[in-house]
Amino acid sequence: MQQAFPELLADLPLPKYLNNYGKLHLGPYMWVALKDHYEFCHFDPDDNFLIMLQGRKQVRLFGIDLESLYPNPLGSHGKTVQSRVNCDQPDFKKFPKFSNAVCEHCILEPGEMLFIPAFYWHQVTALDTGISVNTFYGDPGDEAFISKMFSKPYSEHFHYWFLNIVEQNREYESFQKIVSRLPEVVRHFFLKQWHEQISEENVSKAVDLVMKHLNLTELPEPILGSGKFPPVMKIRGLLHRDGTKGKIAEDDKDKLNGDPNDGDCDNVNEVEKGSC
Ligand SMILES: O=C(O)CCC(=O)C(=O)O
Repeated sequence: MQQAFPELLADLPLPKYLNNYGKLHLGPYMWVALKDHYEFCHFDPDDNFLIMLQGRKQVRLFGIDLESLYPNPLGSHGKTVQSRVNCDQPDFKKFPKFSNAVCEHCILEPGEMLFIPAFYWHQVTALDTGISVNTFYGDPGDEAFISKMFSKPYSEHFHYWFLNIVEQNREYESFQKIVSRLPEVVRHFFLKQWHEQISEENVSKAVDLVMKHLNLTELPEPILGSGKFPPVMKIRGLLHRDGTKGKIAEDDKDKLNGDPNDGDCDNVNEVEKGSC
């Protein structure tokens, strides 16, 4: 909405009752959905307010439950982690543990707002053609949100989401550099993602998580490139709604053609935009 309807932003402040007014992570976004639009079951890495303006939406909430919801395999593209289960017609032969999932559901009417916590599975179906708005936010200040994500009940889903992004980058030329400069990459990643300066204690936790996942006992010597800044660990965009790849996207070109700056950034603005 910042691009399309900046004149409406003043109507969508984060609510004052949020702890120290909260901190905007992303958005607000406007969703214009046709009746019966089925939004895949997924979780987002931010606290979220979903506000219904016109029409109704059915929302299913499954909470934090990695096992019963069958997330896409690590490395699937997309900013979110999606479930492989079609909640309207679950295939219990393929996904037997889905029968253990606990579903709370509601119908969101115009004028109503729903809080969806970070890393909470949710699936949304438009019951009418309508319009809604959502805002992704977190706790304000350094460390407040990220420390929460390293603790229960968030940590298991948070780890899965983070490793999914690590895996999204694995097949790219810049991955060796990313691994070799992991602490710097982690600091930059969370600054960009949640606008937080991450503590060194949490940098170590994130680095340990990745090293364990990659079966590394120590990090390789830092591979320094031409740029001043560390290589960027990119979130690779969703190509298909089931999280699979299958065709070459824009951001895959650096893999095939060679990254022009080997994944390093010379310019802090490029780092902020994630464009190198
Ligand atoms: O409204 C929708 O269709 C999806 C909303 C959603 O997934 C969200 O707010 O995170």
